[in-house]
Amino acid sequence: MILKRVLLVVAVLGLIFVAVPRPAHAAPVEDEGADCPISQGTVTANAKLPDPFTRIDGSRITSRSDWRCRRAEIKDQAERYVYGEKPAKPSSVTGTVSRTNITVNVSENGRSASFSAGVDLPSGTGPFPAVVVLGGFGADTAAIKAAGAAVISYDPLAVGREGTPRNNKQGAFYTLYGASSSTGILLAWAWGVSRIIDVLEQSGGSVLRADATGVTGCSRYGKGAFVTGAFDQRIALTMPIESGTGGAPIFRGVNGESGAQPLSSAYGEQPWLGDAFGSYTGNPAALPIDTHEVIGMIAPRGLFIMDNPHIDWLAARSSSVAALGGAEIYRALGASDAISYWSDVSDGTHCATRSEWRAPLQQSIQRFLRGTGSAPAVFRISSQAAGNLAEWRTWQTPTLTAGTASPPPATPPVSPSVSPPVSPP
Ligand code: MCU
Repeated sequence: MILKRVLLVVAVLGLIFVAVPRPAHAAPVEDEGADCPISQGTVTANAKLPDPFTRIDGSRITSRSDWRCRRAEIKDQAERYVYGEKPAKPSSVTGTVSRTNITVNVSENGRSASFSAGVDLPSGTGPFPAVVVLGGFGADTAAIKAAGAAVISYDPLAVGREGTPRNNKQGAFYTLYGASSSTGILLAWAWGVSRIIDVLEQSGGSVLRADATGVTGCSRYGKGAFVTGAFDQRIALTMPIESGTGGAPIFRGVNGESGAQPLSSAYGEQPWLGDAFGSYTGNPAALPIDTHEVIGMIAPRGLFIMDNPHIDWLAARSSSVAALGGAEIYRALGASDAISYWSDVSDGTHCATRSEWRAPLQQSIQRFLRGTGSAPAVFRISSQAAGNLAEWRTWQTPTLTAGTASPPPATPPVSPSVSPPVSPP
């Protein structure tokens, strides 16, 4: 009798667990800090990585809940100095979601544009979580589907073209915001992914879940995936691959890293970064931020950075410093397990499909998009491209008082295994 009851309870809990998996830390809105006050400080040159925990007014944050508005300051600086502005959701976003395709129609101030993306569902019954794959190469789409997530194939070039001069940018983003917008195409690509998520939200979620989205891409699209995850807090899992300069690597590191793509090259090759960044390519010490803090914009959400140490141009050493610095922010937020880094790979081919990354990729999808299992929580830094965080910082990581790093999800987690307590640093 008692056994029957126990079994019944277990079965019911199991059903709830299956029916309501929630991503670990994703937010219900694109920007949770939209209401935060932002002050403009004076920027003093700093050859070392700026202290992520010190506000623009010079005070240090003390609690995990302070990160919401500290993140908003970093976001503002990232827009102002590095990527250009990301406009909020336009006044009209409509579209459709089918089992093979997503369409997106946007309009603002009398200007309209459209773009679409492919959908490739895994086996089983939905609604499915999804990983947006930027560009058509370098992401292990078979592994993504085998882990139970759909693949959304997104062509970023429809939203922000390459090969255009900075004063005549093209693509859906610039149709709305003007060909002379100073926003670089990485953030235009990111804006496009946010509009896809808007359409997922409006679709009712019968094919794809809107609350379980990941993003990935390799090389220039790794830069795009990195920026996309940083600028939309609805994204539960960000997985940049071999992103190189303009992606994960610290700006302060690449000009001095042997063989790495210099900032001036990344700024000039394509209008990836915002126009304002042009003033800093020779003097990144004058930037008030660096990419460890862009990683902090992703925290405490899922992040898996993949790098290739065999090609110097890809700046894996500077990327490892960003990851180590960013991991300090995850640690302070009590979410150390949500960041992983892996550059210890054998095949030197750029954007190869790598067997080493399959397990941690699938574990990340299980944990952050399906709410099962545990995160890979792994740092495998190749000795060929191992940066040393201690050389790059003067600050120490504070012990922040408890308090959620972001407001709790709309529906409270139903099982501890969906959102396990994270131990403090
Ligand atoms: C790593 O990303 C870029 C790199 O920044 C460029 O200099 C090079 O031309 O192309 C890489 C890429 O996107 O390869 C596909």
